[in-house]
Amino acid sequence: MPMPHRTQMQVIKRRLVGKDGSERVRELRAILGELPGYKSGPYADIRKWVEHELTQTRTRARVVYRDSIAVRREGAAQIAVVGPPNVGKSSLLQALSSIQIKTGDYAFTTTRPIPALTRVGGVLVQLVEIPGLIEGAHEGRGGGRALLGVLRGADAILYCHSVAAPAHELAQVIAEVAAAGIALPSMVAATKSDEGDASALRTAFPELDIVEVSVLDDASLDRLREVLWRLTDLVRVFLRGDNEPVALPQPATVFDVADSIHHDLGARCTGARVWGPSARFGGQRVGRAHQLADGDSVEILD
Ligand SMILES: Nc1nc2c(ncn2[C@@H]2O[C@H](COP(=O)(O)OP(=O)(O)OP(=O)(O)O)[C@@H](O)[C@H]2O)c(=O)[nH]1
Ligand SMILES: [Mg+2]
Repeated sequence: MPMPHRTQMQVIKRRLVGKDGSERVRELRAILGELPGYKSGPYADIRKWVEHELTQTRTRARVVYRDSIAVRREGAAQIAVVGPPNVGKSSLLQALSSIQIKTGDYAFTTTRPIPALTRVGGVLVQLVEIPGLIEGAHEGRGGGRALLGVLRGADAILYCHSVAAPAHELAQVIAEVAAAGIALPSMVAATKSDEGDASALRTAFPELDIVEVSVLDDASLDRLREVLWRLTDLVRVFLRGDNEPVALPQPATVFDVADSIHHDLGARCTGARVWGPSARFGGQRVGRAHQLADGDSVEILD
């Protein structure tokens, strides 16, 4: 007896998290082998989706060797980590995730965008280190145009600047991003806070949210995760009986949740029963256009 198709789709997506290249191809082949062979209905749709992923992954594996700096999106949101050279961007990514990156006490250790998956607010979010943006980047200096292209695709920006470095270096980076016409929700991590305090940064950027952080201080990393979660502006909605939330951009309706699980479910969904902040009482029956709030639990009705 196969499991319900919407559960199946979630299981498949979870199995693919963090897998790329030949590893992803292997996993996709294994999944195809396990799927029931229905020729129509939701299971056929799942099969089609998996086959499409397989083709895409193979194509990607071939183009990776070219000089492309594109970053494949993963997780519920993508936050670009941007700042002057040597302020500790890679160290921060390393401290927040399980990846190993080259860090070094010199400028431009990182030369291409580096993605790292991390969990904030219980949800997987992708951080992408954008290598040092130099003055004139928006005119293409230092490969700036391609880097700004990656930045443009992100959902938010975490600017990084060392508390020990002059504030104007960060002002220059922020100016380059603005000159490129990129306007995203953003905040500042005042890095290396074990070496000083952020008062100079706060004076220089009174309009920005600033959080002090040191990779040597776990409590500061936890605080950073909390503000990063707010920066994503996502809502978490739990399917009744499931521990892993679906994370969606605001405003998220019952339809959006159903559709994110499977388009077929989205199409069939007539409403939901809701528990949590957006419900007037537990188990309230709502229509598919009902707007959900962070922390709601739903039972989709079709
Ligand atoms: N004291 C202290 N040093 C840090 C901290 N974070 C990073 N560093 C040091 O700062 C230096 C630069 O770190 P990286 O993580 O390579 O900085 P980056 O911003 O990625 O640098 P580029 O990729 O070259 O632009 C390294 O020597 C790190 O050990 C911190 O929280 N405290
Ligand atoms: Mg780096």
